[in-house]
Amino acid sequence: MNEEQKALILSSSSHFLPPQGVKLSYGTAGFRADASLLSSAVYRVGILAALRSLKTQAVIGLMITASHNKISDNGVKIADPNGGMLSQHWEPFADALANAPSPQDLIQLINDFVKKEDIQFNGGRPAEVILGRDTRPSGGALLKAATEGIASILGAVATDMGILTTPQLHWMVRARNKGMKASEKDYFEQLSSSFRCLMDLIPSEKSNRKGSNDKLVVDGANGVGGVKLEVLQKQLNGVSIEIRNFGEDGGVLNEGVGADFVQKEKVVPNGFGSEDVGIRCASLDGDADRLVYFSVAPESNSKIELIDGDKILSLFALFIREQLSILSEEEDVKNSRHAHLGVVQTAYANGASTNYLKQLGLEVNFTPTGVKYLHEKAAEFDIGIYFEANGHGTILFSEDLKGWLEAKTKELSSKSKGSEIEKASLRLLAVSELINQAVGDALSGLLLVEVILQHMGWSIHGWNELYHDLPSRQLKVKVADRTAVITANSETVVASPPGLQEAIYAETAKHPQGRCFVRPSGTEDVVRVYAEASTQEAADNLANSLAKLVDQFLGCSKS
Ligand code: NG1
Ligand code: ZN
Repeated sequence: MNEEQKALILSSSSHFLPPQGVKLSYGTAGFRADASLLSSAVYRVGILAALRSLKTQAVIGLMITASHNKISDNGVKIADPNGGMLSQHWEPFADALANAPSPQDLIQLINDFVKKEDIQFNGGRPAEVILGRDTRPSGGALLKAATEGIASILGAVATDMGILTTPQLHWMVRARNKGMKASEKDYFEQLSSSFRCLMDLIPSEKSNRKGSNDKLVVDGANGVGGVKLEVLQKQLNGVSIEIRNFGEDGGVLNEGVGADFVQKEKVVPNGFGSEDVGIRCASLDGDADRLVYFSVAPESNSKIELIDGDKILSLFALFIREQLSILSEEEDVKNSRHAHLGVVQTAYANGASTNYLKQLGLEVNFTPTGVKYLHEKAAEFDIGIYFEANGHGTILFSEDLKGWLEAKTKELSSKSKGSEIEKASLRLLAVSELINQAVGDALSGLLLVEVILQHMGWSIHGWNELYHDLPSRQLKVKVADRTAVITANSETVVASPPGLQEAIYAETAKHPQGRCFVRPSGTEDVVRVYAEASTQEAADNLANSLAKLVDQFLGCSKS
C-alpha cells in the first residue's frame, strides 16, 4: 500500500469510529447488530469488499440486511465472485477489521493483510463492488457508509443497485462475473421464462386437475420480497398469487409476520386467519431468501400446518429424481450419463424428513448450520439439493451436468422431439435456470414449488402428507458467553464445556424418539436449543431441561 492510499483510508475512516465495548463477529450471515452500532463495521466491510475485488479480479457484492431480525437491527455481508458467501478464509480478517479500535490500527491491519494476500493495487482491473439493501429504514445511511469504505480504496468503483432481495444481489454478482446479462430486469426475465417453460412441460392430464392450481396467498414479511414478487408475477402467465404484508399498510418488517415467525411459532402471520382455511399459503422472510409454506388449520384460531424447508427439499428431490430416472431409461447406453444426486441438511432437519429421504434411497449429508456449509457440500454433486429447516436452500447443478443436458436436449430435439426423455432433460435444464445457483432464493423456490405441485397434481395437503414431522421445540438461552459452547459432528454434540453432553445424553434417554442438541447462534447473542420427540409435550420437556442445563453449565445468565 502506498502512502497516498494509507492517507486516504486514514482520513476517511476517522469519520466512522467503532462504538466502544462492542465486539462484532462475522457469523453465519455476516455482521448483524442494532443498526446504530453498525456504521463503522459497514464502512470497513466496504474496504474489505474492494480488497476482495482486487484480490479476485472480479465483481464483489455487498448486501445490507438483517434478514428476519427485528426492524431496528441491520447487517452486512459479502457476496463472492461466484455469488456465494465470502470465502471462509477471509472471515478472520473481517472480524479483525470490524474490531480494530482506531484508524491507525486499521491501517496496520490492512497493510499486513494486503502483504500476506499479495493484493496488487496497480496493474489489474480496478476494484468493483455492487451494493444492495433491504427495506430497513437504516439501510440508506449504512449504504452510504459502505460506499465510503469502497471509495477509500483508490480507483474502486461502487454501484448501488437499490433495494433488492438478498438473492437478487447474489444472482447479479454471479451473472456479472460470468459475463451474462445481470440487471434486475434480466433476473425477472430468467425466472419467468424458465417458469413458463416448466409450466408448458406439465403433463396435460395433470394440468387440468383441480386442487393443485388454485390460488396461492403469500406473506411478504412486510419486507422487500412481496414488492418484488408483485413485479415478477406480472410476467408469469396465468398464475394467481395474492400478496399480503407488503410493508406498505403500516405493517412492521418481521413483526408477527414472515418465514422465521411462521416456522418457529407455528401460527398464522398477521393478515391471515380462519377465512384462509384450505388455501395454499407461503411466507417469505425479510430479505426473501427463506420460504416456507403453510395452511391454516381448520377449527383453530391461529394454528397452522407448517411445510418447512425439509418438505420443500423433499418435493424438489422427488421431482429431480423422477426426471433423472426418465433420463436413465435412454436406450443408447453409450449416450447415457449417471448423474450423482445428493441432498444436504443440518441437525435442525426434522428426523422424519431425514428418514423419508433415506427411504427414497437418497444420499443425505449433514453440515453445521449456515448456508455457506450446506452450499459447499451440495456443490460436490452433479445435482445437490440443500435446505435448512427454516426454508433457506436451493438446488445446485454442476457445470458439467449442465453442459451434458444442453447437448442432450439439442440432440433429442432433432432425434426424438416430444419424447419423455426430451421433456425430462428440458425440465432439468429449466430448473437449473429457474432456481438460483448462487444462494437460496424464496422467489425462485416458490415458482419451482408451484410448478412441481401442478406437475404432480398435488394440493398442499397431498404434499404435506409425504411424511409426518416429529414434534419439535426450539428455545433460546441467554448466557454470559455463548462462545463457551463448542460443538462437534455437525453441531450434534457438545465438546465443551465438559460434562454438558453427558448430561444431555441422560435427558435424551428419558424421552421416546428424543433427539436434541445445543449450539451458539451465529447471528444472535444466544445459545439455541433444539429438541424433538414422539409427542409435543415430550419435545417441550426435553427442550426445557436442556435450556436449564445450558444455564447451569454456562452460568451468569443475563436474563
Ligand atoms: P443462527 O443464528 O446461527 O442459528 C440463523 C439460522 C440459520 C441461518 C442464519 C442466517 C436457525 C436455527 N438458524 O443462524 O439457519 O439461516 O440464521 O440467516 O434457523
Ligand atoms: Zn433471510
